[in-house]
Amino acid sequence: PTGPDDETGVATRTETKTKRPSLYRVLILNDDFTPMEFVVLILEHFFNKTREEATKVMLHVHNTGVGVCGVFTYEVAETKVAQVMDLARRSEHPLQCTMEREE
Ligand code: NFA
Repeated sequence: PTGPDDETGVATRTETKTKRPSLYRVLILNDDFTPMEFVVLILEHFFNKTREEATKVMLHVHNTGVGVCGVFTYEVAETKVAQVMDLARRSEHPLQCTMEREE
């Protein structure tokens, strides 16, 4: 609740609202060069997907251009994007990973 001033004249307020954090989709984008197996390994390793789930998402990205790897709070999503981009770069694959806020 929000209270009026106390005897000192200093306003006091106790916040009781619990705000839910915004959520962010982590996306991977299709390209013509990254091997399908590399994308499946990324989805298994960083997004905890089974081989079956990972294959399904990879093929969706391959066929439509973009797909969702998972939905996370901001810092987790940011970390996942950085991990994927770092491994793709070190492996010399052009795979792109990005994030967008859920509406
Ligand atoms: N299109 C890539 C290929 O044919 C595979 C791929 C899938 C790349 C999903 C990036 C994302 N080798």
